[in-house]
Amino acid sequence: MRIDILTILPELLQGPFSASILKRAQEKGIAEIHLHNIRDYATNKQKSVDDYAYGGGAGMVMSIEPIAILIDKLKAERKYDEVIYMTPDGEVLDQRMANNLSLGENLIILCGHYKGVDERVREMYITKEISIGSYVLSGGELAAAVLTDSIIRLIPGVLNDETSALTDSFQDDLLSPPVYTRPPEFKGNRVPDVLLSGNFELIEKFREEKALERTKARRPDLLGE
Ligand code: 6GU
Repeated sequence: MRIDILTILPELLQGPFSASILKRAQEKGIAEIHLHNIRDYATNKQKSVDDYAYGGGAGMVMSIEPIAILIDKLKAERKYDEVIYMTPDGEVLDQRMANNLSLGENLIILCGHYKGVDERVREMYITKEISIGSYVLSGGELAAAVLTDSIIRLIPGVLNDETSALTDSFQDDLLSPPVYTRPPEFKGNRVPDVLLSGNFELIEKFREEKALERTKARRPDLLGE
């Protein structure tokens, strides 16, 4: 999987991809993440990437030219499964969407800023618009990092224990059950006895019950309730 991220703030994205699972996925050659600075493709001598909105109003709009040049260049080099635009008015990311995107080979992710991009970018280049929730972020970069993480961890070979992505919260539309580790008692608060029993049938039953209980209490929408 190759992901090309188009941004005016590449420095905001370097951190999340240089540690832990995403770092290891790149070292193993399973994932390639390329950060592109849109400003490098600015066409005027001021190197500006935004301009005033036609019709007036507050806020700048990201210009089409540098973005178009960059996307055209990438598309000439390989075929992309999706050209994604991160925007609060996009379709809200969920596990199903991450699963589907993880099956692709090449993705472009464009990070929005200011008042958004010139509408013609969306019409001419974007195949999918994604939001990560009902709140507003300063830009699409943090959302792109969330999306990229949710996709890459699903690619076979990225996680050490390949079954562990399958037992994640949401993978079966249930939240995960509570987990515990040593010590067995902390300030009088004991780990549930069943988990220390060694009876795997009972442990599995306990976990299923707790997952269902937690989902009912916190996310009944996942159960269609
Ligand atoms: Cl993708 N971008 C911005 N700026 N804010 C958001 C978002 C994206 N998703 C939720 N809020």
